[in-house]
Amino acid sequence: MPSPVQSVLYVRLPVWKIYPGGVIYVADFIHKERPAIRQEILDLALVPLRQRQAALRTRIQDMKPDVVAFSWRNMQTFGPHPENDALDVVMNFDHSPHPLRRLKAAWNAIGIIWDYAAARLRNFAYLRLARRLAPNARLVVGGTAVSIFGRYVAAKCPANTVVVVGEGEEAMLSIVDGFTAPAGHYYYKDHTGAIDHHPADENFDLRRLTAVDFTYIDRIFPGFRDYLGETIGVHTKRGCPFQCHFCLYNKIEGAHQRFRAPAEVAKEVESLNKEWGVKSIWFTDAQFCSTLRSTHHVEAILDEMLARKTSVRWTGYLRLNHLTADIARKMLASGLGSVDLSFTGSQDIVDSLTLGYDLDQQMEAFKLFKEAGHSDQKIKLYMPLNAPGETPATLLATIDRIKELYRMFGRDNVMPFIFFIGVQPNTPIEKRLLSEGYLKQGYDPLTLNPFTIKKLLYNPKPLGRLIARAYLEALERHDPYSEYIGRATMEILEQRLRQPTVHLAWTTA
Ligand code: B12
Ligand code: SF4
Repeated sequence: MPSPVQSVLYVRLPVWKIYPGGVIYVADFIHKERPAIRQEILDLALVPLRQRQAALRTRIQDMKPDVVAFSWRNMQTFGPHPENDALDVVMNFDHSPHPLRRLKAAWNAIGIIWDYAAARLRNFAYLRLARRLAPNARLVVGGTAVSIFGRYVAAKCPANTVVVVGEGEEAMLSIVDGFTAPAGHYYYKDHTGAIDHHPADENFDLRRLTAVDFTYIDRIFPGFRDYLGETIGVHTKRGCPFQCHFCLYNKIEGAHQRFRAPAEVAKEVESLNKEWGVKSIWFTDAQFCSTLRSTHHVEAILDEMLARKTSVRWTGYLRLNHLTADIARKMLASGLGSVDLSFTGSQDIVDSLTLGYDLDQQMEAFKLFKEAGHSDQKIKLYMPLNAPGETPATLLATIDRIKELYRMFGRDNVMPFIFFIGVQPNTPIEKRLLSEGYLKQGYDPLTLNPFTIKKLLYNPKPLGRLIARAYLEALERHDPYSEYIGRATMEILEQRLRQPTVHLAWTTA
């Protein structure tokens, strides 16, 4: 009979500093279910690189935990956008008309790939260090990176490790209960190194996720207060029933939407706001409001927040399918800080990416925000530019819609993000690009080959070059502090697209 677990050390593997919501929900849940277990959270994102090994060593040696549970958020981080240097590098490398800039970009790309590879190698080294220092402890690894690349992590992790795919609450509970009746979706690498795979659907009942007890979290997590001035992630539901071509959130969280109790979500926001001084919240759902049911759920949360008079700015990924004038008003009244959403101005692209909404209806929904009293909230448009099926005509349609939004909200409030589809494993777009021969069968999504990495950022010629050059020109012409680079890029792109030669080149290509 395995001895019951008395102590768990959670180790959040390093990322660019961001609130470690996932591991906090898991630790809070375990505490509520098994209050006698001693838990601690060590967040390596808060420890300087050179001190991380020592910090891990000290915590393991002092605490002697029965379980060391790692949380791994990012592994494949190439999703360059205008707030990220990698976009300049990719654009220059492939499309700069200046050979010297292409060379410089190649050099910078080596640096980025090196950082990317080194981060992964270091994370596996932390796992091995834990195994050496605590040979009898159970190791666990979970988190979104593992949810996508579970098989890969299982192959590389030390023996006697449970690799938890997807949500962690049930799996972790079964682990602290001795792992005699394992739960959840996981890989188990036993002491001989053999790997067992136990698939399972995401089915944790989210009504069991009551408002986080932050007083407890503050006690077990010395870094907690470091995040309070930043944006804190709050979860309201899991799952997404849509099938957008480029997205795997529905695979990470499951296709079936499950909801937390609105009062518990609002209580969590209230506690963060009134007891801990938090001013900024990101609702970390795959989509904050998407289906009709989830829109009702959102409304109930907003009602609860308004009743509690919370004073926060909040955002999250939004779809506007079922927005009503009333909900738009409640969103603004409860502190909506920005509208973040996928955007293309062409119904053909909406349909070819199976985004599952009607563009005219989306534009009507924007008007509801305007009429409900929009003031300075930014409209952030994540545009899957140059997706399969994109033509000069669809791009121009997108530009026209953006201009409509400028007129509606004021140019300065609309931020078109220069964004491309990142091809992710097991998505419909990956299947399509494999069948079309754009990607080679058996390619490695975690490759360090810069040419494959580049291909995973889908921006093929000829439009790819046109967009990239517009972006590079915008960078050259504009001071980023006086003009937003996405707006400048779209303007230059429009000028180029309206030149008759482009249409001619396109139609004769
Ligand atoms: C919201 C979100 C954001 C927001 C975060 C806002 C905020 N302040 O929190 C924003 C927009 C800022 C963002 C940015 C980025 N993100 Co993001 N983001 C998400 C999203 C949608 C939800 C993440 C989340 O917080 N979920 C809620 C929490 C509660 O769940 P969780 O962390 O997954 O934890 C659960 C499980 O993973 C598990 N678990 C977690 N830890 C542990 C530990 C153990 C021991 C166990 C057993 C289980 C376990 O249990 C938890 C509870 O069930 C995911 C996609 C998704 N649907 O998951 C992408 C995702 C995490 N992001 C991703 C990426 C790449 C990024 C960026 C690098 C994008 C970019 N190019 O800039 C940046 C990096 C930010 C950073 N500093 O690290 C990737 C990471 C995986 C990968 N591909 O490498 C994801 C999976 C999306 C994707 N396309 O692949 N992101
Ligand atoms: S893009 Fe949004 S709506 Fe579409 S599948 Fe992903 S999470 Fe769901």
